[in-house]
Amino acid sequence: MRAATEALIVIDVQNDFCPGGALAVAEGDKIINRINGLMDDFVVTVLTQDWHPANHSSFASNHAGKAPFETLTMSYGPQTLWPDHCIQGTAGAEFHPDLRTDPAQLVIRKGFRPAIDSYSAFFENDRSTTTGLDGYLRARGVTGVTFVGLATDFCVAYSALDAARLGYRATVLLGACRGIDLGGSMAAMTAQMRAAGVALED
Ligand code: VGL
Ligand code: ZN
Repeated sequence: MRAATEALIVIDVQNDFCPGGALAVAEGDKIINRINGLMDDFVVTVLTQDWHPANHSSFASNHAGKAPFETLTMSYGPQTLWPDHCIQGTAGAEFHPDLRTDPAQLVIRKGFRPAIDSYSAFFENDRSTTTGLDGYLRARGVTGVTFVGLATDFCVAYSALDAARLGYRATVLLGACRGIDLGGSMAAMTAQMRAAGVALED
């Protein structure tokens, strides 16, 4: 069992990010057994859940003439456009049925504001609108955070970078993550995490 100051943050292990889902990550379901086991090692366990309204601005379908995986400039900067995914209340937004959810003390839902996407578990994509997770972790005395889940190069990486910026010791267990790899994003985000002092382990 890890110290009570260590938190496991399980990012977006939802049906839409697993094979058969709307924004499937290759082998997204292969990490679930390991994540389930890790939950027994941590006192503090948090799950995140991508949780979009149907009119969400990150969906290509909400922009005439735009296709998934194209980029659009939003008020807060460039935003990749995605297929409709993780729509609130749908089966695709549910956690994968094999993921243990009982050990988690907190579920952070993110991406619920139509006008702004939220990759990170800490901040939306403007990098300033908070999800409340930092306050929760600080209130529980957490100083170290370990990330697992989907997708390595988007929600996991943004979360880990924010954690490092906020002063947490941040670790990503790459073997318990899978990535989308869009336009070299795996290499780019891995390099950014390493440069920010995020520990990248298997
Ligand atoms: C994610 C793209 C869009 C993720 C969420 O969980 O990495 N990626 N929404
Ligand atoms: Zn999303």
